Amino acid sequence: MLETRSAIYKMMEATRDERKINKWPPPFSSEITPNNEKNFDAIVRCSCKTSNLSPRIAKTIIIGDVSVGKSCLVNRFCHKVFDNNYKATIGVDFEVERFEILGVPFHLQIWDTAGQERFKSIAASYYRGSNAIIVVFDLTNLISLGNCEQWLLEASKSNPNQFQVFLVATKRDLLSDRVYEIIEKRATRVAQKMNAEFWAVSSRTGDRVSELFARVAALTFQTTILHELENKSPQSISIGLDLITLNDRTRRVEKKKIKNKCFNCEH
Ligand SMILES: Nc1nc2c(ncn2[C@@H]2O[C@H](COP(=O)(O)OP(=O)(O)OP(=O)(O)O)[C@@H](O)[C@H]2O)c(=O)[nH]1
Ligand SMILES: [Mg+2]
Repeated sequence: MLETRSAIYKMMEATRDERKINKWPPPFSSEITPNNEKNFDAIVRCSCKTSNLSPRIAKTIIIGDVSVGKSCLVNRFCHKVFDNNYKATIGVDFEVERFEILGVPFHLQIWDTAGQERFKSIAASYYRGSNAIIVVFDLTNLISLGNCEQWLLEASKSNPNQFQVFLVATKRDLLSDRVYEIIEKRATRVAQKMNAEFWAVSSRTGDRVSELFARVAALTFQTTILHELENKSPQSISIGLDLITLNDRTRRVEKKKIKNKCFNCEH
């Protein structure tokens, strides 16, 4: 009994640590991502350190063909469980995961949509306002890879604003390394066309699942903060004691100046 309890506490602690992000999480492969930064943006680091920021929220939707493993992915990450039996999602399911990124509370809404055609219009009504779109395919079903661009196209229509795109291959546990490498090459081409970051995961073993969501959280958090800073005032924003000019034309130059200042306040 005591052993079971301590195992549960250990698991809870591990989950808490997993949700604290202080270092920029790396991509699955540096060759299959449009985001090759090595750290949080200097302006974001500075802003999180010097201002007392209130909790931030971002929304991600998970889309893709029937039975590719969308719900299993969410259940593995949010509840650390895996179910071998298929239960179709009806419409949408919803989870909120709490993170702490650079000391700022961050809530990631995860909308798990149904792949079945008859629920498509219900699911599509939840696409709007997404900060990240996770398009899922099944490594054992190449038709599902072929449909990914169409899924993204439909979700993009509801999202005129900026969003991050992830192409996620599930059921990695079912493939040998040799077969996987062949499919990864095909998936790479699709990811590049979609301007997406590629990940291969297994919800059954848990392989790369928390790393994927840490990456989704970090990228959406950063974009949310940058977007807010840009919209605060078209001419200037204040970070700590520095008032800086920030508009589309001057942003790069001004950010450089801040970067130099911010090195002094790095962790
Ligand atoms: N071996 C293996 N099976 C998986 C994995 N992920 C999902 N499955 C199985 O694939 C089937 C479908 O999984 P779901 O997560 O329900 O699929 P879904 O994409 O949510 O399906 P819809 O809700 O109908 O759109 C289930 O039988 C799962 O057990 C995985 O990583 N490995
Ligand atoms: Mg489902």
